[in-house]
Amino acid sequence: MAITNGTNSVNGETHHSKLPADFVWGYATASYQIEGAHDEDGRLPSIWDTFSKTPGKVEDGTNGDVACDSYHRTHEDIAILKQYGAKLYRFSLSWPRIIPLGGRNDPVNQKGIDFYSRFIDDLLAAGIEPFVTLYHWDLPDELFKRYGGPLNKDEFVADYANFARIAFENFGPKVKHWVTFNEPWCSSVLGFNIGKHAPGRTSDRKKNPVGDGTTEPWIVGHTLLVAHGTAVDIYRREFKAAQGGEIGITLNGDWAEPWDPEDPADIEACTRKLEFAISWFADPIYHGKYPDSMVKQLGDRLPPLNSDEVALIKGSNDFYGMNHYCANYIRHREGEADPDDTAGNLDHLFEDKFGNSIGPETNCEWLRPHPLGFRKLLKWLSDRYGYPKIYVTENGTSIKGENDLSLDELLNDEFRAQYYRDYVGAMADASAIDGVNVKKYMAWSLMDNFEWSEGYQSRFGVTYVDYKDNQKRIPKKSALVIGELFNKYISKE
Ligand code: GBH
Repeated sequence: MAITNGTNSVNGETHHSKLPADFVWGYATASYQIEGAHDEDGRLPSIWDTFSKTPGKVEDGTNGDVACDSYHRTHEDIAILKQYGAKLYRFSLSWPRIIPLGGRNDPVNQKGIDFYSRFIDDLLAAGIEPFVTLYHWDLPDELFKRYGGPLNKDEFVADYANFARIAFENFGPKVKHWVTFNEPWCSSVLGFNIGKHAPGRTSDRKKNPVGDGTTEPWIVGHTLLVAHGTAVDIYRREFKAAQGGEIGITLNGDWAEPWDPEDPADIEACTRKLEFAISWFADPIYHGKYPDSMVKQLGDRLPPLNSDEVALIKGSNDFYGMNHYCANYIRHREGEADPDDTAGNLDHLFEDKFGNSIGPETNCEWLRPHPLGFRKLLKWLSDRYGYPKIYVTENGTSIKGENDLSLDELLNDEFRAQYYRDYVGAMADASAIDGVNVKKYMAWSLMDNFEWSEGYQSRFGVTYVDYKDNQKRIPKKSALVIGELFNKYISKE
């Protein structure tokens, strides 16, 4: 049986892999990337406000002060979701809008609560289910200043638990899908080792006078795992019975192919790369312990999980939230790992030993599409974690040079449309052929938005946002294509 991207041939006839009839799809965004209104109605700065306003941290010198102005345009955003046929919208809550100073003894901002309550009501009225991320990187700045944010486990966990409880109390009657953390790997490694994301701590003294990339990312990862487990425990004990929703964490993870397919050390390095990127969090959640490869490389720099923590964390996912974009060739490194290494003592490459490219270039240095890797990773996760229910919480691409195109060219985003054809097809194969239990899919992103340290240079939206003309939104071709794809793949019976 020949298999490529959602089409398979059985007895000479072509079939499309089907997604189950109850499959639901939609779009994803995050608060700091779209909301703007950074100082309105009581909101105070997050670590991203501070970081993006520090010269040199964001490539084009921009920030999220206005972004897509979604704080003032919820009706427009809901209208495009509806127009596209989406039934699901993943967005995140801005913690510093809800508790401006962030802490458990700090005041709650009723205007922040009201904003999200209205938005959730309006989504539901439009027939769109809210899928809410509690934390997509915009930590109240005050909590970082007060005690180092996630560097201080006890304080952070207590403050996050308070924030989560306020969210469940206020929005839980209407929200049935919760994500505790978006990509804790990024918060830990990009925020506390590479220094590319807020708060920008690193061992690299050219980037920051403070930070220790050999220890801090592992401390932060530990804190986020415990905070996740604590929020899930609160939800299950205090809210789940009455509210009937589900909760899990979203992990990023891109696929790995060996640089030299004949070299066992490269094949092993691929597994190690997935363990350092994904299993760091997923193994404690599904198996109650860190991967052996990490314990071996990091020793006591990886803070152990005590038995109370294991009890909180193990079994804490109602679903596996999967963010997935691309793949790399992986080449093992010889010798001892550098103390600042977070990848598993290996290199990420775009070409293999024979000069084959993993995929075409995009506008992001790190992103080269490789759709078959999506199917393979869905299978890898399923095998390792016992075929959990998987929700794809992000998937998408930028396009090389998109920002410099004319409006007409920009709206005709065939590269992105093809990305979705290939990736959604690969997911349908994983579901229909490999038995992967994937049930929801949210494309990144509903609209172009603030792309963190790349600023507004890279666009990920299926909707064009004109930052020079009043944040006007215009659908791109890919928005139409995604709707057609799911129409084709989702089984009608
Ligand atoms: C997602 O992360 C984010 O959740 C979302 O907010 C964002 O807009 C979207 O991607 C598009 O970027 O070369 O060392 O800097 C995706 C996972 C993992 C992708 C880290 C970028 C960069 C590694 N990210 N990766 S590095």
